[in-house]
Amino acid sequence: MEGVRVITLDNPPVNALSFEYCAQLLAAIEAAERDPEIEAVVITGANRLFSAGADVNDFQREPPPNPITVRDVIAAIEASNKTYVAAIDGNCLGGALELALACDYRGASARSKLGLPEIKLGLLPGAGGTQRLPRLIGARAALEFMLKGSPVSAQRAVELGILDEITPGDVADDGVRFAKRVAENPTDDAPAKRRVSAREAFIATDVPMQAGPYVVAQAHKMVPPEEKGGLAAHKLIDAVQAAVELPFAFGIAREARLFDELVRSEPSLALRHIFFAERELSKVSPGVTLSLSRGEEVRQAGVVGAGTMGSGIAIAFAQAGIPVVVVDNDDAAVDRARQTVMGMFTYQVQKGRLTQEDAWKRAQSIEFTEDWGRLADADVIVEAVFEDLDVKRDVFRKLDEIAKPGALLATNTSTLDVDKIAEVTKRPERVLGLHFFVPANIMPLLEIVRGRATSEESLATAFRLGKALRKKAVLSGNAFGFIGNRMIFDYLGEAAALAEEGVPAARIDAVMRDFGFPMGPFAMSDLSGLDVGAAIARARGGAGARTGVLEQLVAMGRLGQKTMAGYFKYDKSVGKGREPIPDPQVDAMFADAARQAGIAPRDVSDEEIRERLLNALVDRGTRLLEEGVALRPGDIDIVYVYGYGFPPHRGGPMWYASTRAARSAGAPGSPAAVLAHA
Ligand code: 3H9
Repeated sequence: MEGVRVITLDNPPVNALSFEYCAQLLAAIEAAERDPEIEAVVITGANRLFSAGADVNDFQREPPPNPITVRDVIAAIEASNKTYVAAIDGNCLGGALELALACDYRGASARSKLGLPEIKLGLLPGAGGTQRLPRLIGARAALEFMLKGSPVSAQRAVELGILDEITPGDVADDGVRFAKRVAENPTDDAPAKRRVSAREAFIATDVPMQAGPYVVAQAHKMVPPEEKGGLAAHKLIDAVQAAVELPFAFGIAREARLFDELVRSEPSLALRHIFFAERELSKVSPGVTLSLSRGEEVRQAGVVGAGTMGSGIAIAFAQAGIPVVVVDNDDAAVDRARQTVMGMFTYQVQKGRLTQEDAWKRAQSIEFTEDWGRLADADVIVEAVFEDLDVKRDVFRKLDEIAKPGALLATNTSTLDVDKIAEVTKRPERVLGLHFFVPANIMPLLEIVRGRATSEESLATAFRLGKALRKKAVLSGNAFGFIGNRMIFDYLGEAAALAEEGVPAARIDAVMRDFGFPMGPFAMSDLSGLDVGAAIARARGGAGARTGVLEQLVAMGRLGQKTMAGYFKYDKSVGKGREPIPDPQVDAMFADAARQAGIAPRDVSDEEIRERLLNALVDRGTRLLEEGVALRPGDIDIVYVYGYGFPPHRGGPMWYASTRAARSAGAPGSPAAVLAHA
């Protein structure tokens, strides 16, 4: 349309605003600025999204001389007297939303998602987001939005006041019509220029400015301490405080300084490592992308076994919109599973996460039956029965008869040999492990276990399924305990060794909590069940000094949290029965075991406790890499961050080890770009 220039962000795959791309963008904006015929500019995106924001790769490398960043693009828009409209369709994240905030108007299609996820990378929005958002929606709402970092729907963005409207038609066409109208016929309600930067920041419509210091202080209290993963959050709050207290230009300068500090910080380096490691996962061998489109879509699923694991897996399918048939011949188990499913969906309705109608639909998409024939239409069947090779092999013989050709047959074993299960079928190429973690509907990790005969197509289908279930799917070789549990055995073994050297279990746990784990090794064992741990240790043939106390506790009926006693004691009146209470009797049992084994008690520092436990993970992880069980160090880090509570801001065990040398020398972890202008 005459007088309106459309600039389309087009930098596949995600229109990232790299230094190079920002230079092109700036040139396009300058060209529009020079053209006297142009009254308005509409910025929109190609490739089914607006943009994923700044190019995170730019933060990993030394910047070119005088790099052009999204800040320069925004400064050009800010200086312009023409009307700028952001026409958003799809994801609009990070620096891209900051770009949209610098425009005079923002419209989006209903499917769009808007967010400032920088905090998840250990950063803060560094292109004006922390200064413009408090002026647009108030500091309190802005803090909540940026500290969470999760994208919101277009509808929610309108409610918050981030978006002006949801456009019903083609966003770019609507944007152009709208831009022309306001540029040519501005009104008081819809002026041609409407800079967010010119507004006064406020706290919230119903909160006076004097409450600013209180809101800021509360925000600092609500986030973790700086050294426990809260560094970026505290800096972000500082930046918002600047928005409330300082003129815009000073606030922008402060934000840029804080951002540049964070780019170089250890937690951000670690979180960016996790970001990239996550995106490597589906590359089955480094450098080769397994085309997920080669995998088949799972439209119908089956689960064998209605226990805790089976029902969790069924809920995970239902949540992903995949109908699932759960087969179990035990009426009592089915009754319990039905209750679990209903309880879960009712809870989600109570929390406002699901409507009554959606909850009902999801619950209805799980069918419990005794009839194995109902599995005949399933594209994938996950076996989740008792952890016993013979029982599982029987299940697979049966499944091989019933399942349609091409169906994926998956075992949820955590320790058994997938090949020994596959060999009883006539389709070992379609058999693999899908190792979910309890509770399967919540835990984000999924280990995909490749058997000797598993085909690439089967793996592709499994990865596609992992994505549909919104899991972090990590490929593992078929080795005892796969990646996560194999490493945890060594970690728990080392914890027992430390206890035998005279360190109380409670102190060992406290050191690891202090490092950032949500719980220490002994509380973790109590949670998963000492009987389970002992059975696995036996299956591994690892009986001996270090499992002695474990076996004794099991023999005493102290199976962990479920029996209100394990390595620790539990009391219903203390932390709802989940708070570990130290038990001197257990420390005495370790002392006895040590005496018998001739181990003398010694003084052990907190640092030694921490490093020995982490080394146990790292040493095993290194061996798993050498053996090809794990493909990349980053895969192991993902397993630990998403499956075992390893603090994400420390990047996972392998990242932690690889940066340890640099850390102790006081050197930065890796070259980080310092953005051009503060
Ligand atoms: C920022 O904006 C800072 C500013 O405040 C201040 C600046 C001064 N950069 O996830 P996918 C790649 S910080 C570089 O598989 P999906 C990704 O690596 C940024 N690359 O797709 C992958 O590459 P490959 C704040 C990126 O459809 C490919 O794109 N923004 C970026 O499942 C496909 O990605 C964010 O944190 C990026 N920003 O999900 C958003 N984003 O094919 C991060 C993606 O070589 N991104 N790539 O493996 C996302 O959340 C998701 O990627 C998105 C698409 C939802 C966009």
